[in-house]
Amino acid sequence: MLKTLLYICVNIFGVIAFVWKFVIRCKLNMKGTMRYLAGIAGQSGYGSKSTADQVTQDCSSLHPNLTAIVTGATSGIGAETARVLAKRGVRVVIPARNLRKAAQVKENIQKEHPKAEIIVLEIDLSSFASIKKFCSEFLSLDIPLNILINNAGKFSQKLEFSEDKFEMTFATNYLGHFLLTELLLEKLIETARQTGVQGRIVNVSSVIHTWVKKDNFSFNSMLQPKHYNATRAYAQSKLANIMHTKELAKQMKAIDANVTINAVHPGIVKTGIIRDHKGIITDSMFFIASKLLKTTSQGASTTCYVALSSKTEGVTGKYFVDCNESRCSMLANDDSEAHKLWKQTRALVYKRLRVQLRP
Ligand SMILES: NC(=O)c1ccc[n+]([C@@H]2O[C@H](COP(=O)([O-])OP(=O)(O)OC[C@H]3O[C@@H](n4cnc5c(N)ncnc54)[C@H](OP(=O)(O)O)[C@@H]3O)[C@@H](O)[C@H]2O)c1
Ligand SMILES: *[C@@H]1O[C@H](CO)[C@@H](O)[C@H](O)[C@H]1NC(C)=O
Ligand SMILES: *[C@@H]1O[C@H](CO)[C@@H](O)[C@H](O)[C@H]1NC(C)=O
Ligand SMILES: *[C@@H]1O[C@H](CO)[C@@H](O)[C@H](O)[C@H]1NC(C)=O
Ligand SMILES: *[C@@H]1O[C@H](CO)[C@@H](O)[C@H](O)[C@H]1NC(C)=O
Ligand SMILES: *[C@@H]1O[C@H](CO)[C@@H](O)[C@H](O)[C@H]1NC(C)=O
Ligand SMILES: CC(=O)N[C@H]1CO[C@H](CO)[C@@H](O)[C@@H]1O
Repeated sequence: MLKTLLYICVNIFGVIAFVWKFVIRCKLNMKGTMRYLAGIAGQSGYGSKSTADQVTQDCSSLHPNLTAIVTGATSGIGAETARVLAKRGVRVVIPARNLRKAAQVKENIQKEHPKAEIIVLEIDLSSFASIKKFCSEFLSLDIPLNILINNAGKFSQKLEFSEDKFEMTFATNYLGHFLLTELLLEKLIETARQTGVQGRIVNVSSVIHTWVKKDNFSFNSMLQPKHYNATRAYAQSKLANIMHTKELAKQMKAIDANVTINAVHPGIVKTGIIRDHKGIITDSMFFIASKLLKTTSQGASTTCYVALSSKTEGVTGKYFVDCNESRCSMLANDDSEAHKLWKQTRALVYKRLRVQLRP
């Protein structure tokens, strides 16, 4: 009995710590926090409680022949994003390292929507070679590409290195998606030009990017850290995502490409990634904290809103939370840091792969 009570107390303490970490430390103000808990809608008419189904309900203006690539669609937020896009008539390409899981997701979607067109291809986003192979396979299908959702994410507990010898979290969340986006960009621009339908890129980032300080944001130490801290590595990779988003949005504007690029924070959802934070978060704590967490469908809503809604047409280089434009950290807004990061990444990719990227 006493043991159980103690257990509950420890868990309640855990919940408070959890809330403190994610809500208070992420600099949401009191008003914002109340709004989050109550699910009050923002300017878009949607809020933290809106589901992906709800925010895409009005898709009457949707073009009938859209194709999207959704990375990390074998579980969590990505799987839900793929389901909802397919439901709205979008052809969905699922690049996956686990083809069995991807086939299962495809089967589940088609059970619900028999006409849904789902294409599964193999990719390991932590490997440059695998990304290159995926892109050439996809491009050889000769289908259009309207939407790219960079959703896959990794939280590596221990210091591990990718096939290319880069720290695993940074390699997967940032470097891999950088290369993927670069190799598909021409296709996105060309599809937009041919169809007159705006192309859209959505990068799934995280509010945790605000934890990174400028003196701790060094490219070489992100590639090969001397002192590894899993949370820091994850936060840095998510900051790099936003910077890349902003830099690319600027470049697209400069060349008059009809492609928008935005970053989103999905909210805190109990998926594989959160379960990987073992120790801090136990299952029973999740039960207690469930009021603060989003369901997977609520977690996919901001991504789907930015990818499909007519309200986000023409919006580019922005960061969204709860289907509302939001402020990212000062460092994430630093244009010169973003440009530096882009140049460093491009040089690295060229050195390793000898692929000629855009100038
Ligand atoms: N959950 C949250 O509270 C939260 C909060 C803020 C941001 N996010 C972001 O939301 C996104 C989706 O996360 P989630 O919560 O849905 O996590 P999840 O359930 O763990 O899903 C992660 C997905 O990424 C895939 N993936 C990981 N490494 C890969 C690799 N090397 N190659 C190919 N695919 C790989 C996984 O594939 P496998 O099935 O093969 O493992 C899985 O499909 C992530 O970018 C995450 O950072 C999540
Ligand atoms: C939505 O975002 C705008 C711009 O960042 C902000 O001014 C506004 O307060 C937000 N609204 C809600 C309801 O969150
Ligand atoms: C959509 O694709 C189908 C089949 O390829 C084609 O017949 C139809 O004309 C397309 N519709 C539009 C509006 O492009
Ligand atoms: C983020 O967005 C930019 C621009 O869309 C893209 O080039 C980059 O690869 C994305 N980064 C990640 C890691 O998602
Ligand atoms: C860009 O896309 C928008 C939305 O689909 C469309 O209305 C506009 O005509 C396109 N612009 C160009 C220059 O193709
Ligand atoms: C890891 O980094 C996070 C975020 O910067 C910090 O809060 C935490 O204390 C660090 N952990 C260790 C063990 O240094
Ligand atoms: C490269 C760098 O500045 N690393 C620092 C990041 O922050 C940790 C802890 O705050 C320091 O120990 C590192 O030296």
